[in-house]
Amino acid sequence: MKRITILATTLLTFAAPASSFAVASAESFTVGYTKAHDITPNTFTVKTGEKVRLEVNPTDTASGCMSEIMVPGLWNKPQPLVKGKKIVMEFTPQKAGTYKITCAMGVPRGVINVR
Ligand SMILES: [Cu+2]
Repeated sequence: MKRITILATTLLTFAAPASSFAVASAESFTVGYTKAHDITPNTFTVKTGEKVRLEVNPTDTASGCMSEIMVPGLWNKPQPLVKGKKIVMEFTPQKAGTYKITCAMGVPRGVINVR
């Protein structure tokens, strides 16, 4: 695994309960996945209270440790990366912070900055 960097900063990932914040539009990101490059792009900046739609389009089926993807604190249900199967994660960040995109066990593979 190439970029298993254990970040000393364990910024945290507790999303506040969803409020009934009205949101006009979704910020939408489309991400690719290959075994060679993992997810690309992998760094995003979004706004508190604004709905986010993160779509992942795997062109490979992932295996082993990195075979599922999640965003602890924003999308807590691991989704399997399977060739040809689109994954859509939609959430509205309620709290500013740095949220890692991870595998099911928490190994970082990207970042969502919530401002
Ligand atoms: Cu893992």
